[in-house]
Amino acid sequence: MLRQAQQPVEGPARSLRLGVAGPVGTGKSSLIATICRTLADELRLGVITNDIYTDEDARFLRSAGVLDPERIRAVETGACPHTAIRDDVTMNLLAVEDLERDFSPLDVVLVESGGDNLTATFSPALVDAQIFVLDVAGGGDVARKGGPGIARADLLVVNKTDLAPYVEVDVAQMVADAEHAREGGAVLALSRHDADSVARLADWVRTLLAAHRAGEHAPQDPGPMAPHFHADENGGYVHSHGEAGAAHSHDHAEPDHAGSDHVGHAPHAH
Ligand SMILES: Nc1nc2c(ncn2[C@@H]2O[C@H](COP(=O)(O)OP(=O)(O)OP(=O)(O)O)[C@@H](O)[C@H]2O)c(=O)[nH]1
Ligand SMILES: [Mg+2]
Repeated sequence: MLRQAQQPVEGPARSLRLGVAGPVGTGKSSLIATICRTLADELRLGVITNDIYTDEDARFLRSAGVLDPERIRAVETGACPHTAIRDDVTMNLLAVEDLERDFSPLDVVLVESGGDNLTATFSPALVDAQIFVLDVAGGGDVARKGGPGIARADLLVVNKTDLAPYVEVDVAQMVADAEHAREGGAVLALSRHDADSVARLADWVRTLLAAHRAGEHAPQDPGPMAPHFHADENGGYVHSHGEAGAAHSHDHAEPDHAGSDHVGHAPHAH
């Protein structure tokens, strides 16, 4: 029998919606599994995952046995992950609201972004707060590279600290660099094998939830991804992301690829 908190909670009817973003493979799903494992006895939780093509993350989390599988739902974005969590959040918002309605009341809904690069952040229209996840295996210098998630997510996690000796990363230095990039914003060195760090993560969630319920937490927008541009001369395929105001533009000048060996971006649906 899976654990499920039953006692009623006070405060706003709506759950705390907590986003988890970060580059591919940094441990977003594992972090969500850790939060569920640690807090499922005291909080009523739900999870939404985002994958471009599959429901892989949702299946992983269901098989982890940390939460009633029905409380874990997948959104297949069919587009760049950042599109579905920032530019047009409709699919995710509907999924969150369905989950909240079906399991009302929920305390926290965790939303995992599809793994992307350093630029993806959630819109405050979708989540109340967000965690940005880096890992030591991505290199000790990543925290210095900045970007909206690193600089301004509500919490920056430096994950998989147990691997630091194998990849020759100085965790204390990486955390110090991250704190510098964030001008003192919260940074947590985490490993699922380090119980103290897991306890600190759970405390951060509890504190945030208390602030949310008290109406003392204001969702922050970490800011848009930096404007950037992709061009593939050979394929004649042009793909640009810009943030003029709230607009997110993709200009695809896509010729007929039939017979070509172009293996650039997958088509983006908008
Ligand atoms: N050693 C170690 N490995 C970890 C830790 N957390 C996650 N991992 C491993 O890192 C790999 C990626 O973890 P995921 O949780 O799937 O990462 P993700 O960010 O959700 O990946 P995508 O959704 O594909 O972007 C898996 O092999 C995990 O077992 C940790 O604290 N320590
Ligand atoms: Mg994942």
